[in-house]
Amino acid sequence: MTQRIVIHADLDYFYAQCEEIVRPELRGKPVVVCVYSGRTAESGVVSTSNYEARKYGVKAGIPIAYAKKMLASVQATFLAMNMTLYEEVSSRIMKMLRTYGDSFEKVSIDEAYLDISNLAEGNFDKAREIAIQVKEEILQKEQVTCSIGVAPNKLLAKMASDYRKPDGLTILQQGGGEIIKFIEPLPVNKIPGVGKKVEEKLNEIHVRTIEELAQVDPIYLIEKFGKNLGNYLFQASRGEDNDPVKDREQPTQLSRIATLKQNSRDPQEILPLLNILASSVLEKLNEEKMESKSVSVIVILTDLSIHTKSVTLESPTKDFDTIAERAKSLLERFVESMPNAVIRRVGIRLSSLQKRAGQTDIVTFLQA
Ligand code: TTP
Ligand code: CA
Repeated sequence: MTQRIVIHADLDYFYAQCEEIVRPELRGKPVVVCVYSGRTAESGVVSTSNYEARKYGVKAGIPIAYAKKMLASVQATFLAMNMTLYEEVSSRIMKMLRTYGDSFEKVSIDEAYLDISNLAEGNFDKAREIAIQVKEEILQKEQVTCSIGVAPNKLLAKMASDYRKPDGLTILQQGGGEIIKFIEPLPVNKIPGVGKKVEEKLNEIHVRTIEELAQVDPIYLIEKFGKNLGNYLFQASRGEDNDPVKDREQPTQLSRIATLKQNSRDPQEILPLLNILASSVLEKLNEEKMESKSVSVIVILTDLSIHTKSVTLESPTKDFDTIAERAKSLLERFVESMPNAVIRRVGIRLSSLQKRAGQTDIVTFLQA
């Protein structure tokens, strides 16, 4: 059997890098991409920043006002998100990446796995050449740098791409104890899917590194974390992962639509149905192990005209309350904006879908 070889490619500081492509004069200076909430001129959070801005502590998730303070002494550029641009660049790169793999799995707008076992003939030297070629093609055609991990499975490929950034290439070859040497000293939160909660629980039992995790009795891990997560942690501590690179199209949007029992323009009458639709579309979202960055409410009036109102969320979500709350306010806004409209059918659509970041399938399943 051919040695399995998997690539994980992760585009560097992706949204900010896309901005540098269209404004080359920004290169070398701090660039911050922001999700403005619109409440005040500065309210909102940082979506991402380039590595120049990261030197000052600016990173995804911090308030824009903090980022401005951190960068007060330098010439920095703050930009609003331009998803259309990022999606265009991403889709061209994904198309290119797809051609390299025996199978290809897009994980998010800027991450993908490729199974190159056949192409590399199970040989890690060939795999290195392929990885270099991938990096060069993306750089030449799109002026985008990426970090690549090459390893015998998805888990290790992902950990390897994360190891050296930006513009990194890390190869973890099977045999010679190289893999164990690589993973042992890493903190447990470097295992994809190990978030704050699991990390804290492990710290409680004095497990901080993967080496320490490998010493815990798997029966104990299963007792503490349940069968799926316990097994996953046990295998991950040994660098083992059998999850295949899944070659299939991910849905780009999910929607549900239904007819009201009675035509209405009263949100109180319409909301129960909208909530049912929201929970049904979320069930599908969970099945796909994805999350959504945009919520739309679709209404069809008694004159059969179709209207849509949408909102982009600050961060991708899989949370029912967040989605139901946004849908409710979209519906209310619609009713206010059309004083004579009477609604016959109502629907909900989740779009800008992405795979839940940094989580292997088993863990997304557990956290669904
Ligand atoms: P990441 O791959 O997590 O980050 P990145 O590409 O900006 O930086 P790195 O070089 O470390 O890979 O996320 C990809 C894009 O997703 C990122 O460019 C912007 C977006 N994003 C958000 O909008 N909010 C967030 O909290 C995160 C983590 C990412
Ligand atoms: Ca990235």
